[in-house]
Amino acid sequence: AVNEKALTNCSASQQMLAKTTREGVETAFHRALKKKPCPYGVGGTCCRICYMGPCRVSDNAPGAATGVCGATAETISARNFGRMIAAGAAAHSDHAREVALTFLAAARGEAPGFEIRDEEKLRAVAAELGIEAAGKNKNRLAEEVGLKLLAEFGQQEGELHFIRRAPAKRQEVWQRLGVVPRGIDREIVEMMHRTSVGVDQEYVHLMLHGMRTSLADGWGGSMIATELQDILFGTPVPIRAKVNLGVLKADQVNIIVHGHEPLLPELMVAAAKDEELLLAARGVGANGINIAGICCTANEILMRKGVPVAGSVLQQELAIATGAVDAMVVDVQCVMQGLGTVARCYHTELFTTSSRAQIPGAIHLEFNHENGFEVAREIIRRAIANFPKRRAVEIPTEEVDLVAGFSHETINYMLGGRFRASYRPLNDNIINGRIRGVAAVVGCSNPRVRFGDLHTTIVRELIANNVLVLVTGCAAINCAKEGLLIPEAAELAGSGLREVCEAVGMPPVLHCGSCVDNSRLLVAGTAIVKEGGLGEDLSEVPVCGCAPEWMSEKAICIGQYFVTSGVTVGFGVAFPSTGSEKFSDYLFGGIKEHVGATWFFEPDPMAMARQIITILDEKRKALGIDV
Ligand code: NFS
Repeated sequence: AVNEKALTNCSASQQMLAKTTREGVETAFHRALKKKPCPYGVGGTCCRICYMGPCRVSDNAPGAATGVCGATAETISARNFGRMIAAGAAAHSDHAREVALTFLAAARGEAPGFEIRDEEKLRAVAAELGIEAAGKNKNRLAEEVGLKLLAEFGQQEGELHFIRRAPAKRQEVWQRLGVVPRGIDREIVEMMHRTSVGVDQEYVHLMLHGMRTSLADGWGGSMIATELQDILFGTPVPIRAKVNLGVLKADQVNIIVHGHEPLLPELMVAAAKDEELLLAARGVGANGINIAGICCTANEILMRKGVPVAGSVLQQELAIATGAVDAMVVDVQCVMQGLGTVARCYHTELFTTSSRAQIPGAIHLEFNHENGFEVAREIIRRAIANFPKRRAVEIPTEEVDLVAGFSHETINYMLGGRFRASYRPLNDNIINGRIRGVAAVVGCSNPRVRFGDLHTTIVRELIANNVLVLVTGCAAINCAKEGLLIPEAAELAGSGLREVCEAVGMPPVLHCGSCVDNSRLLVAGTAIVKEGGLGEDLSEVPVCGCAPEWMSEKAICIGQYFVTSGVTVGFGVAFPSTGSEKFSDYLFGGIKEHVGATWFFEPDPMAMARQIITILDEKRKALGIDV
């Protein structure tokens, strides 16, 4: 028997879990109940890097202290950790590369349906990159910006450009440690090399390169993705929308876009307004074409278009189980292979669309920047044809309001007012204590913990204690489902934070976007430093990050680039270094001497919230603003 209430705090998901259990359909939740995590793998001390093993080592198991090559637990866990960082950086950066290539094609007029939308941001970024803008039209300028940023992937020497956005003091820290990234791909490749058998065997030395690789993501690939997407699709501004499985409509053709790159989904949203397609939908008895998102694709088109969000990562199979999804379109990342099986149990057609990812049983319709509109239209046509084949339909009614769209630019305007955009009011409110500090609650959900509950428990406790919360990724979606992303949620905040939110009309929890948009948080944090009065480095400002329900390698990479940037980060679930005391001591302590911040591990959500508050209070004390 499956106890749905123990698995999640989300009532719509509970309903769909009961439905799938009843119908004999297996989801990630069911599979997780059947499997226990490998006890060596969970602590990071299972080595599969060469074939003298695989070796499972443990600090305290007699005869198992090293692998066949002599590698110790700290070397093995540091190597595995480094590879997680590299994989995470690769994922974000390959997404960024795809965006950069489409951006370039759009600038050259070779990508029908795409155009440069935010010329103001284009000009700002061009100036930052040292590109002369005078006398150039937007497409010509965009071409130069695209080429310059694209070159940073394959760059061999020098420094990534956006590194210079960081506070000067932080850049000095990186220079001293020798961790300034030279080129995005180069750092990822070097991490793979250093962690292959018989290369780098010193855990701190391995981690220094882990830091450099993480910076190549946070201040490199992810930041490039965010900036180019903003220029291409528009920089987000506050926007109202709806979230949870109730956004699926019984009387409309429902199409879910799921994955990460907002390229094809942007075209699908536009194509869904096509008169001819709407007419075809009416022809099969549907009242419209409803596009909804899952995972970070959802966050991208939510932030810019207000497209409804069907759910976060653990709802991908549950969405299909409503029986009302006529097509699901996926590209890359966080897409479960289990979708293929679940889709076969209902009428849903599953489409893979990236040249980099296929799933057995799915229909592969490859998207590239030349054929985007045709692919978008073809998928919608097939979804329409599929609509009459629905069976076993049961759509949960949960459909919750949210406000999203808090880019760095928006926060600037929102708090400062349109005529004096600045972070001054935020800094002042932190200094006078109305706002205790800022916490980022980000990352995935993981069926090993009660889905959604950790995010929302932590966020409720933080805002009650006057901590302004920034959310991204699946954490943002889960908080939205609990009604925490509307201005009215200020009622749940402590009196200081509440006062600030009510004065501005903003929620106490700000949705800053997808996971690549964690780069926005680096920019926002830097803006706080540069505004003045709260220290000279990110490590001095009362800010903290956490990913309580994490599961992806990408989350480890994000956590590491925050730590390397001077922001302490807490993770829940389990932590992949705990098999080695030495390596854990470094990540949870010793690393502070290098970067002024650490990781911490705390599976209990209330304890996590308290730990974050303690960290913020310590920072306040050091700044002499403890009131
Ligand atoms: Ni982030 Fe976004 Fe969600 Fe986790 Fe996956 S969708 S990139 S990795 S699961 S937050």
